[in-house]
Amino acid sequence: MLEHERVVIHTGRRSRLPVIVAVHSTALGPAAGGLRLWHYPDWRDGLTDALRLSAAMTAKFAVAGLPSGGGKAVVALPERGELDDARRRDALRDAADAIALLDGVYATGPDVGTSSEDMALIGETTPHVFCRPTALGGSGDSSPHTAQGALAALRAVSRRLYGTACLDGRRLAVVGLGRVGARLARLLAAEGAALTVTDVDPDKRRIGDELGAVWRSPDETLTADVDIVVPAALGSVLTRRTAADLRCRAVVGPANNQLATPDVADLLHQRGILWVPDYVASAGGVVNAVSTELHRASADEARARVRAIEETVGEVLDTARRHGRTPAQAASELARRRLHAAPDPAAPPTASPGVGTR
Ligand code: PPY
Repeated sequence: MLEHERVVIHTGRRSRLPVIVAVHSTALGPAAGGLRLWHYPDWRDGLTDALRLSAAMTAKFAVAGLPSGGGKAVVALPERGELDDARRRDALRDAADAIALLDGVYATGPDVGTSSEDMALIGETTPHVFCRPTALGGSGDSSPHTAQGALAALRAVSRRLYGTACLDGRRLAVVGLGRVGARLARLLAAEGAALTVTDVDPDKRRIGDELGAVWRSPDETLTADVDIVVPAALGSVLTRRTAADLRCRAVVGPANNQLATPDVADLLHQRGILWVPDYVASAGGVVNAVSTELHRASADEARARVRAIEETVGEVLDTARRHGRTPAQAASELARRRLHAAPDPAAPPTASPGVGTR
């Protein structure tokens, strides 16, 4: 069954690349979610990615308590070859056209392969775009806020496991040193954590060296003997196989789509490994963007809302423990409750008391 409200697939007029926009749900409000410009073996894999990621955005907003819906856009690049600048701009303009046609049902933002500057380009076509550079009136790069949100989630996990939110001396393994992963690793190093780090790009070793971190291969980092593993790279690192090999007490990080299949959450639970759902731990970026750009929150208010991810994770973990559930079940039940509590936009408006009764 298609769970999504609307899925648009275009062949880009300029780039001839497949442009996919998936609107999973607008039950809580207009949909938002990033634009991914990424390589796929087949464009249908890009479609699958957009479907999964947009559903995760619905849950992300619901659990974060924000009145937005879930969406995601993907421009599916071929497996091999890089776009030159002109073709890349064409691809972004093609994505902007598809977003503009949705007329506010969906607003985009940065994601894997796109930046705040790219949002400026999209903003030339449609106003339905978050995270344009601050000089243009947007909220800018979302990655520092995503990193702060993941740090908040890590504190909640540390409090649960060790009775303190302090990460000083804690052994953490960060898998992926991209925009968010590198920021988060810096924050963790500043907190005094003992870091093991990795990236598929060997040049990132420099960042590890700078932070005094131990560098290992991606596989070794994921299965390192540490307190907490922090997924901060592309999705699906948690498979049945890797779940069996993990040696940490918890997995929590800012990567989207960490589970290869949903049952891996149960396997982790059976092994006594605490897994915080990715859509809870990765919400810092959208929380900041949506709070400041849609709800006119000040920078301080937005920061406080990102920090509140610590309480949200704490509540999810408490509820899970109280009801004998996994954190994945507790978070998805919370999301479902919030979605069901939303008024049905298709229902006729109910007369407010006192109106028309005189
Ligand atoms: C995500 O959190 O996964 C995103 O899609 C990033 C994002 C950031 C800001 C606005 C919309 C989406």
